[in-house]
Amino acid sequence: MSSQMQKVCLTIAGLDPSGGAGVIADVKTFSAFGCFATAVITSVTFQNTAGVFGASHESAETVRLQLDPVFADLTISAVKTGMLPTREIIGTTAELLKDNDVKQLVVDPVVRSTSGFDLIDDEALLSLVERLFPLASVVTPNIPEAERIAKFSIKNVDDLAKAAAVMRSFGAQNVLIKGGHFGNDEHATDHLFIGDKLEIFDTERINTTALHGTGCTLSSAITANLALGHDLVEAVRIAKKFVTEAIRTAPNIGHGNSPINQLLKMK
Ligand code: PXL
Repeated sequence: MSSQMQKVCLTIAGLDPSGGAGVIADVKTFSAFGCFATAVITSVTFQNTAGVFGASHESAETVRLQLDPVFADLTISAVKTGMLPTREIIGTTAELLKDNDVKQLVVDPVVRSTSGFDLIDDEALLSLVERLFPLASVVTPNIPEAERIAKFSIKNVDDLAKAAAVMRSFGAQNVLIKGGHFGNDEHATDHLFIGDKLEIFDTERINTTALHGTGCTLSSAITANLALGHDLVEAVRIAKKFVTEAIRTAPNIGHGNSPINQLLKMK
């Protein structure tokens, strides 16, 4: 047995049975970084690489019944939240994260699937922002999510800073706005508003539709690296490199947008 205890990470998110997004992507990503993966399901979605066809949400009670034994037994180093579809689930999740004194929390404010299916309604999104942003080490919206939260359209870096300020006003300590949806053909540039500083992470853009699960993978890679003891800037740097490699080596399966490859050796 190894003398060093493995770090335990927890994802609280939806199930994508086709394996590309949600908790399956998160579990693979935690494992790739050598962390022990635990997963609590908030919603069973009906989907494949071509689209999302529906979802059956858990109740707040079944989310609590999944979370309680995990928290009671394991020392969790870091947590991420993904799809939290209802106000009730968000309330219970916030309460249990506080009760269990979770210090490293990555909140991915999942709003809509790439194929355009709404994973959360406006009322639940407001409660996610109010209840979970104040607990988060970092929140990781993409541009459409940042626009929906800030309620204006983002066209340039000034707009990004304004949107980050809105998210800060809801209590988010640090804000990573992912640039995958920005109109630059050659670069994928993410902006991390950390303290009063801005860190920019720039990689070449890979021209592909094999992007299913990139948001889930990035936020769970950040979570794993926070659990491993990296500071936030380093965790984001490593996570972004991981996602780029996972896109580059995507398995190209299915008839729609292929999932990416989280089975990289990054340890
Ligand atoms: O990428 C957003 C997302 C998160 N979680 C689940 C999903 C999706 C997109 O399809 O299905 C479960």
